[in-house]
Amino acid sequence: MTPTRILVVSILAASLGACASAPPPKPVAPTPQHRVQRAQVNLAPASASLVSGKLAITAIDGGVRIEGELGGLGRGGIHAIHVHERGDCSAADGSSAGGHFNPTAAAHGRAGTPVHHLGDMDNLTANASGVARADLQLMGVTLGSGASNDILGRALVVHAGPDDYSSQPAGNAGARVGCGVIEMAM
Ligand SMILES: [Cu+2]
Ligand SMILES: [Zn+2]
Repeated sequence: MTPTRILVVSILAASLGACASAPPPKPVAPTPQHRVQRAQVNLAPASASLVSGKLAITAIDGGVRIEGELGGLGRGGIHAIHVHERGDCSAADGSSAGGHFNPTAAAHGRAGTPVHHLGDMDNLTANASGVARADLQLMGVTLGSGASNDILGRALVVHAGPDDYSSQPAGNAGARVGCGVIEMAM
């Protein structure tokens, strides 16, 4: 054996010994990852409203971006928008979509503050024609991961009034006037 070879063998032996005496590594829960890059929502009217719209959802680092245009809102109206837990808009009043998406069992609140539902977002403001442009970032959720924070297959709901960001359980935002399922983009 050359001196170099002896050195390598002894380093290997030392590191093997270290491994044997180290405690087994603790299992680390994997961070849920997006498995879908793009989704879409076709908002349909609820509660006899005229609300409609098309929104594009894209996966971003740590959450999703939601962009698009909504029409048929109140002129200059301020409207709550949330992700709700069930992707079911079949009820005329949108109630089939269930409550706010809340896998962490938090209280309702404002996005970006310490306590809020994962589905909570800031209000949209419509212009004088009842059209609102949405460009929102919803953080802490994933698209198609299958994890508890996955919003694919859930519903996006728009309300008649503004979210006050504090009333429980849903910000006192009034009737559900638009509802659409978050689907994979074609
Ligand atoms: Cu809502
Ligand atoms: Zn909420």
